[in-house]
Amino acid sequence: MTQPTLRPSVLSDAERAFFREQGYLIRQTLDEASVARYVSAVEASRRERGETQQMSNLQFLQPGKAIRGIQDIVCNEDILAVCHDLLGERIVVDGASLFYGEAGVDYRQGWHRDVLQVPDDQVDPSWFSPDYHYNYVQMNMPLTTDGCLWIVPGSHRRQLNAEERAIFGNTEKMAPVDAPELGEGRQIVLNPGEAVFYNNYAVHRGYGGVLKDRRITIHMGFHSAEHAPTLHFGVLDHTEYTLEYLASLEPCVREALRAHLVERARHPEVNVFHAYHQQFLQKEFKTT
Ligand SMILES: O=C(O)CCC(=O)C(=O)O
Repeated sequence: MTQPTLRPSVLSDAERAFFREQGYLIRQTLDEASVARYVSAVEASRRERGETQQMSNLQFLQPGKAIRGIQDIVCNEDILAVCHDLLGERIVVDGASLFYGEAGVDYRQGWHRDVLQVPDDQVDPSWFSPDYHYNYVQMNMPLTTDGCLWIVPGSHRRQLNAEERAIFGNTEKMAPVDAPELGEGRQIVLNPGEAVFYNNYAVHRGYGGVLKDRRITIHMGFHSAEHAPTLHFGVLDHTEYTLEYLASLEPCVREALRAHLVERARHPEVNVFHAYHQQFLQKEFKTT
């Protein structure tokens, strides 16, 4: 039986209920100094690599793509405390990407639920109901003002409505990028250091049009080892985490990846979907 925890909650009951019902929650998370430190680390890493791409999605915990100066975000106590309150104990970090886009880049995704990696015939409609135990939380943590995330509040708890069905067609996964607007879609506009935690089974999309300002946003996913995984768990490429790579990391980052490896070993069933997810990321974040 799970031991009761003495850890104080950081979220009120009302905030937890809001997340459960609406599918997202906005929290002030980083102070100005931390935002500035992370922006400098991103800029230094781009300079060192001679990175000239105007838009990228860099999986910053993978060797070869690592951005050492931002990796310790996975140990951020405030972020982990919110995830505990939303999911349960033993939080395990999963997807970790840096979304980067220069002003002038055209960034548009279609509305989707994050089940893209699951073959159509294995998408279970019961995942989109109030009774489903959702065990994943996604977070966007912008370092610049960011209005690219759009969400349909509450849509994780129900089947697609008529307006959504009309644009999704006969799939539960994604609507075409040029589909008409959704009346219930809400744009989430965040200041640097504010984070949005969201249920990625809700209908959502990344959509900035032609970016007026530079976008630098840390994007992560979290799972609780107390519960069975949703099929989204397993975004990190754990096969690349050699002993040598782990030894080169800051201790708290190393511990976070060790915990990830242990959890992946417990749930080999999620590996099947990992490759599909990587393909999606590459397709959706092509430079335009
Ligand atoms: O913030 C964004 O650009 C959207 C991210 C997204 O839709 C996703 O990761 O599923």
